[in-house]
Order: sequence, then C-alpha cells, then structure tokens
Amino acid sequence: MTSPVIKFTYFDIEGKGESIRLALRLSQTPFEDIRVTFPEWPELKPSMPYGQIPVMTIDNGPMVTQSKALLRYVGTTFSQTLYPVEKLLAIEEAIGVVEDFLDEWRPRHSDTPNDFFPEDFFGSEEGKLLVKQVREKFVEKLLPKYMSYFTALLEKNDGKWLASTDEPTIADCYAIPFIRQLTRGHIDHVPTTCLDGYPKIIDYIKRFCALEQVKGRYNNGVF
Ligand SMILES: N[C@@H](CCC(=O)N[C@@H](CS)C(=O)NCC(=O)O)C(=O)O
Repeated sequence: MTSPVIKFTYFDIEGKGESIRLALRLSQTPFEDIRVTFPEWPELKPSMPYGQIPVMTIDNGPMVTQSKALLRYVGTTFSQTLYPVEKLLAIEEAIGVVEDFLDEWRPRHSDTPNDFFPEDFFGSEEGKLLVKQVREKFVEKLLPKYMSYFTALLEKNDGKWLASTDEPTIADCYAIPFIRQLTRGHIDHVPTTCLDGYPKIIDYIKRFCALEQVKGRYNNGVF
C-alpha cells in the first residue's frame, strides 16, 4: 500500500498541533510539515475552516481539522499501537486528565487582550501582578495535583506510559508537549525547575524524548 500524501499545517510551536506531528512521527507516516509564521497568519486565517489551525489534507483532499480528531485519526489509521481499541478507555481517561490540567492552566497562561480585560490591562502594573499571582499559585497548588495524577497513571503502567505498559499512545503524544513546555523557561513565573520535585514525570518526558522518532527534536526544557 502506498502512503497517502499528508500535508499538515500548524504554527512552529508546541501547542495543539504538536501532538499530531508526534503521532505522525511515531507511526513513521511521511508528511509535509508546514509551519506557518505569525506574520503569515492574518492572510491565511480567513481560508481556514474555523479560522484556526492545525489543518491537514490527505491526498490533496479537502482540509480536515480539529486537533483531537486529527490525533485520533492518525492514531487509528497509521498505527497498531498509538490508539488500539483495547486500550481506548485508558487512553481517553489519560487524555481527559490532560484536558482538566489544560482547562486550569490556559486561563493562567493567557496574557493577551481578550473580552474579559481592557485592551491595556496586561501591560499595566495591576495586570502584571495578576498574571504573576495566578501563575505562581498554579505552580504551587495545581501543578502538584496534576503531577500526582500523571504519576499515578504512569505507575499503573509499570511507570512507563500514561495508558499502556509497552508502547506510547496518543495520550502520551497529547500530554508531553503540554507538560514539557512548563520547563522551557519561556513562561514568566513558571521556573524551568518546576518539575524537579516530580522525578517520575521527568523520567517520563526523557523516555518519550529519547524515542528514535523524537530524539533531537527539542533543544530546551526537559528532553
Ligand atoms: N479546537 C481547535 C482549536 C485550534 C486552535 O486553538 N488553534 C490556535 C492555535 S493553537 C489558532 O489557530 N490560533 C490563531 C487564531 O485563532 O487566530 C483544535 O483543537 O484544533
């Protein structure tokens, strides 16, 4: 069977689309990795199905979108091990815990003007203080809670992967970019050492980043 021609378009960041790039790599599926720059984005945005990326085309077909749909599609279509039906409940449980983590993290990460704060709020002293307080509280209170959940999931699986004892699944592709980003040093008030108290999580990130298809991909943070 010949491989389909896959074009995957996303920003050059480790956000919602990174899990799909990882799943494509782990399943050894060739794809064109199109990375949109921020200056290019405003012109491209109106032509995207929901005004957002990631998007994918398969064999030059229509654009398909929504990151978790694409992740599950890649996991089932191109791999025996990334999203096996017998592991579905464990995988979806782990993905659900990552989503809970992101629901708590994202409002604390955001410091771009939005409908809830006036245009100049985040540049003001009050805005800067609020961002500092909510992120510090995240590191102190919420991070321990979620790292203990992830550690428990790993322990259930011989300490290896979030939802499987032997091979990584799409749950790991989904979790790793979001956990790892906390150690990259690009987020104010989230120290690069914030995961040091969670050695099993550090080992987990390192184990994932040492996989043949992932090795050499990252150059900052834990990898
Ligand atoms: N529900 C969508 C959300 C995608 C999304 O939030 N994309 C962001 C980047 S991570 C985006 O395109 N931002 C630019 C914009 O909205 O103008 C998915 O999961 O794919």
